[in-house]
Amino acid sequence: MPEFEKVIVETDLLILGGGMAACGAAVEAAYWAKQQGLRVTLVDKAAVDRSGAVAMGLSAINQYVGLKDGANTVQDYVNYVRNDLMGVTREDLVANIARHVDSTVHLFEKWGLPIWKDAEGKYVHEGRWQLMINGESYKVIVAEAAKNALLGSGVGQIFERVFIVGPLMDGDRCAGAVGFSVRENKLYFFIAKATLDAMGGAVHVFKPRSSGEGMGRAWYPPWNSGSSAYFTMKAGAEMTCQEVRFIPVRFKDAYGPVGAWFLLFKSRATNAMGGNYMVERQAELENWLPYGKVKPVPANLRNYLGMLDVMEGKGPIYMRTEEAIQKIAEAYKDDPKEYKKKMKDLESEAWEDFLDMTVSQAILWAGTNLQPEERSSEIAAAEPYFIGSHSGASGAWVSGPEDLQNQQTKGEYFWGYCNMSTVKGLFCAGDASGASSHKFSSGSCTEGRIAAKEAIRFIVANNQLPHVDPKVLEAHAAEILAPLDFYEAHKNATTDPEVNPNYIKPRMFMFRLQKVMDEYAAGVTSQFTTNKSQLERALELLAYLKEDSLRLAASNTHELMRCWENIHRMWQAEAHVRTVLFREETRWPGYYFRSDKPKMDEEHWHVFANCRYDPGSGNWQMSTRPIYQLFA
Ligand code: SFD
Ligand code: AMP
Repeated sequence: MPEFEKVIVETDLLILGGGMAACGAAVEAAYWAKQQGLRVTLVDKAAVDRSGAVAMGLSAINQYVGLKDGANTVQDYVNYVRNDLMGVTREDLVANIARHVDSTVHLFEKWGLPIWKDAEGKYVHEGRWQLMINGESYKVIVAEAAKNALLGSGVGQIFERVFIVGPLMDGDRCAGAVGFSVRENKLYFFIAKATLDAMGGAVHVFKPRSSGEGMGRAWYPPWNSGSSAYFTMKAGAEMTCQEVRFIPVRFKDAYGPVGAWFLLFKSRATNAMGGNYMVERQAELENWLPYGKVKPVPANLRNYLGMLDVMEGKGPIYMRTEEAIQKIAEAYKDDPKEYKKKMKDLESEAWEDFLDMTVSQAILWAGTNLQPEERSSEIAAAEPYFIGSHSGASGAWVSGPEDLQNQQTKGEYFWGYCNMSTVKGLFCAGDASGASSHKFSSGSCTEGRIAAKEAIRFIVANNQLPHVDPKVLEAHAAEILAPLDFYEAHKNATTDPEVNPNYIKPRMFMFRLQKVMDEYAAGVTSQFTTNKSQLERALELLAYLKEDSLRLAASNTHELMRCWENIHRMWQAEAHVRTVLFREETRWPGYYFRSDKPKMDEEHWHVFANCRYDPGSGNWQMSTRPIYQLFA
């Protein structure tokens, strides 16, 4: 095996990831670090310009509260999120983001992001909280601001194409992170006074619907592989809402988002017989009160009503794009010239929605001769994702802001620094932090800003570099590179490098993980349904998989990254299965259904289900935490 250079980087604040939360963190940290004479280091596995969920761009900013125009209040947003998550949310965290998010959106506009405006110069809303954008270059624009802030001020440095494997610890304090370059033979040890985990969510833990020629295609980015959750779990941080996966309904096979169709174009979705499940299955909502009666109907319940149709054989479900477009254009039908122009504009908007955000969906439309103004498109529930920033909630259990606590919540929800996990010096934002859903791109960037400012405050109060024993660094180096060694030692046992009696390649390992999750932990194949016996079997199979993770083999550094990505996914899977097993009820039908506990149990389970991996003993602890309502 080639020699790996060991690079030690000492810094004050270490930002892990280069996505929306990390870029927000970089901008804010640069400002405060300069005042304090501190250094900031950002590390991304990819290139910040096009990394993470916003790589392809987006067509909307999904969180804008509009506080200045008096359109909504922070309380309105908290109510919306609480209802959408069937009552399970940290209101202090949601409110903290909601009260600051508008300023982030105004920064985006200042940095050059085109936000749609109407004739009066007002933002064009997709829905109550969502703004339409020309967002193909959204990520490039935000990345430029982050780079200017860090590099322009002289306080920062950026490492791209460095994959972070896990945490470095100094006793109970996070001391930084270890990783490796995916392009050069270099191992990195980042030693930092505070670390901000913003490495996104997890995709491909479950078997995707896309297979064969479409393999790899998913709604959320396949390169977000659970690194955030792995990092906090391995540091010993308490995790929350690990059962709250997100299953989005998406245009079938290319995963185009549905928000613009439902909200901007006001489209209906109907089954093969033309029936509208949102109308025909209203009565089912009575079984999920009080959340069954809120407006809008929670995302999981919308999913569930559609799934009931599919399970009864009434599929496919169609997004009625042609009907929606015709309905809008109808107002212009008395003037043929205006009508033609309107139809052209609507057609452009329909295509732009996907060209801005999910190019493959536009390609699929083109490839199948589909004109949205003429013909409906199939939609379907996607496989589950782990994402704290959309309508899921999984992530680390973090401290809230001090000023939003009351006597009841202070001890439970606040421990010194906002967005710090239960591990000293380890902060989280975006998909990495849990129980504060519906932050999306703008809220994640805002949370990154909040967390970075607090991390700098932590550094000022704890201004000494943690100590890490050189022997610990050596042990990390050996562990990280083990798959390369293992491959070298055994590669000659077979002629086909994919098949070997001694090792397993990361691709096969991923398939095995996905099969377990799909079949036993309520994936697509099992109609999102599971029970105690299936979950226990999943844990048994995951334990074998964990044993075999020591036999992962990599033929180069790129494959080494694939090995570690799948180890990260495996840990996310285990936390999920344990927590679905722990919560003895069905609270989010449409996300998952526990057939042995088919009802919601407000009396016993109106609580957060938390878990913690103890790095000392290797045991998992499950616990509940109270849900306090801060806003009426
Ligand atoms: O409509 C490592 N999202 C949408 N948000 C909106 O505001 N509007 C929309 O229109 C949205 N839509 C949408 C969205 C996402 C996607 C994929 C599509 C459509 C197709 C959601 C937001 O994008 C999302 O909420 C935020 O981006 C979350 O921010 P953050 O920072 O938590 O995650 P990230 O941006 O993916 O960044 C992660 C970073 O971590 C890096 N990384 N770096 C080093 N080492 C490792 N081991 C790492 N693992 C990951 C990544 O490279 C990246 O830089 S709609 O469909 O909802
Ligand atoms: P999506 O494209 O599904 O990610 O949705 C984008 C935004 O629109 C998110 O804020 C969703 O919560 C919201 N949304 C999507 N569909 C609906 C719907 N049918 N009713 C209300 N809100 C929706």
